[in-house]
Amino acid sequence: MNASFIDMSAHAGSSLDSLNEWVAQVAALTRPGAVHWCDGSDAENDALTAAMQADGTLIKLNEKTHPGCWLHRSDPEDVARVEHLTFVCTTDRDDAGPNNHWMAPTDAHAKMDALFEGCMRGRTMYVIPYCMGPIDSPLSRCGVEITDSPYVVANMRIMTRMGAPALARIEREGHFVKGLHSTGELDPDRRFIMHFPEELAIKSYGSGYGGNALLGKKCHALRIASHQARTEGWLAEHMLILGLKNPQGETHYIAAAFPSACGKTNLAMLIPPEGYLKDGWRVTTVGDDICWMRPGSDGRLYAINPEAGFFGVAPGTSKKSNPNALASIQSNTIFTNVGLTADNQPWWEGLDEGEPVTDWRAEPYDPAKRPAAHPNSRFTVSARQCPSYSPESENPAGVPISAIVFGGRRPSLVPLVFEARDWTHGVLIGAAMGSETTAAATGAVGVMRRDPMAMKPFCGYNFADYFSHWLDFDNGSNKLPKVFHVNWFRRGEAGDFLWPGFGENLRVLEWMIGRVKGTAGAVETPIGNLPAASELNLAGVDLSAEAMEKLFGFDQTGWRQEFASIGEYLEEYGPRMPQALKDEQRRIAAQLEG
Ligand code: GTP
Ligand code: SPV
Ligand code: MN
Repeated sequence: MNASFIDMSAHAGSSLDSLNEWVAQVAALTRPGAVHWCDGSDAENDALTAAMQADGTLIKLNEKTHPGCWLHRSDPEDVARVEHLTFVCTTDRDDAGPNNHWMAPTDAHAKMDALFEGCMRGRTMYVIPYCMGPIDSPLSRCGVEITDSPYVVANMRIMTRMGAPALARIEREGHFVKGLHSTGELDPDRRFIMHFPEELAIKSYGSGYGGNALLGKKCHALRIASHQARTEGWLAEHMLILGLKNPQGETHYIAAAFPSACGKTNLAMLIPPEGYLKDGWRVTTVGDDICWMRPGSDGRLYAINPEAGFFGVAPGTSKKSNPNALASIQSNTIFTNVGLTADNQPWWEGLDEGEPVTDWRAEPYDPAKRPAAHPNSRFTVSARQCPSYSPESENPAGVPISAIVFGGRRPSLVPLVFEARDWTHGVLIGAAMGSETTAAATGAVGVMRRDPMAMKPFCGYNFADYFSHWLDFDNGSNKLPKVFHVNWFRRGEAGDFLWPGFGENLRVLEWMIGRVKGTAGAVETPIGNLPAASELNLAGVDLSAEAMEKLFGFDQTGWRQEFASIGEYLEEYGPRMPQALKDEQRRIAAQLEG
């Protein structure tokens, strides 16, 4: 590899002094064999991938069917985010809140620095300057990740604006988020993901996987950014952003927060059902995982996607469920922990064609043993390769948001869709969100838990303060979006999903935009406004009587219990929980008694 062993004095005297100093400090601690400053060029990427192919980190996939595609197999004990090893280290424990694991910053630094000591001996240390968001957007923020993983470099190159332009912006601004990462020994007992929001710093050790290692993503763009956003008056959210164009040619932008592996990528790339397509409905993709938004001069919320690529769940991606994702990942894609066909094509459960012969652990495929692809196997691909890619993704001003949607995996009780009465009610709906856990994090799957705004694993500060921050946007001058809740995952008595989902979700989006414009009707209930039977277009959807009842009904007894549980949940945060939210919960609970 043509590594550029940049002399530390190269940037001396510029506003990169603090960066150079930090890099020198880290090198002194971790003792790498070489230091490489990433410029993000094609030549650099070619050299890196060639080196990774040579040492087996990357396996070349079928060049005919999947040009420029690679398979990476992670350590089998390192396949998902590790929430129990993820900490928010604020001076005051209450600032991190009951929603986070906490450690005192001095203790956390000592613990991490002991792990980092000498850990890069014989390895190359990569310095990755990156920008989260369009390079020329005032809403964007820069960071630098130092890592000893070339796989992380290759992923960061796809997921962020990485290299020379980011370094130039850092030089101009003089500040950036410092992320230090080492794969260490990949020992689950020597693995920690530490955040220091007061210092705009991250230290991650012992994992090479996804959100644990690609520090621009969840660590920076959500945990650190949410903390920063609170002090600066904006929001950093676990939300997709889509553009919905109607037959009249108007485009409305929708931001939606669903927990990990609960359908953001799928909704962001939705292809409308046949009849809707004919009428001219289109969905364009601005983002599939993270949304930064702030009020513009007109009081509307304007959103950017801080990422430049998709790190999407592979299993379940098919021509039927998500043709846009499938089309995106035919070339120039890194696959992690998927299976292989006999002719070296990537394969995962739910793919329409092909037969796996090798599983994600490089063993002969045996369905009795394990699935071909790990349930949290992923693809990394540039957003620009998506057929529904929206050029608005590059708009430095962001896109105006018409509706915010919350949703989770709720097998029972929660109907297909309902609308908040107002902003405060919307914040309560977000705060009370629940969902079944998924394979995106280690631990049991299918366990119901509260996951407010899909931010349980990602909020860099006390949820009580976070809800207050959300409430503060209702300041009399902002023109806030309407808020909705959806549930694509309601199950029937037989255990099957009652709603067809995927492309058919457009019908629900259509109703939402109708509500935004004041053209669609609703039925008021204590939990919010449900679509009136005739107001949601179900033409061509075959729903059983059970489905109709459960998707559009309102179970007063069940909701009474749910609201008691929501009340208890809010109390867990003690006196910091905003009174307005508790009042809203009580108001609805009282209505449900009636
Ligand atoms: P992260 O990248 O982990 O944040 O996940 P995500 O929220 O982007 O989830 P994604 O869109 O990748 O979907 C995860 C799983 O949910 C996949 O197996 C999908 O097939 C499934 N899924 C997505 N949308 C729907 C839907 O409308 N109905 C049903 N039944 N399943 C869905
Ligand atoms: C999620 O878990 O929400 C993801 C994948 O998007 S990761 O990057 O690992 O956080
Ligand atoms: Mn996510």
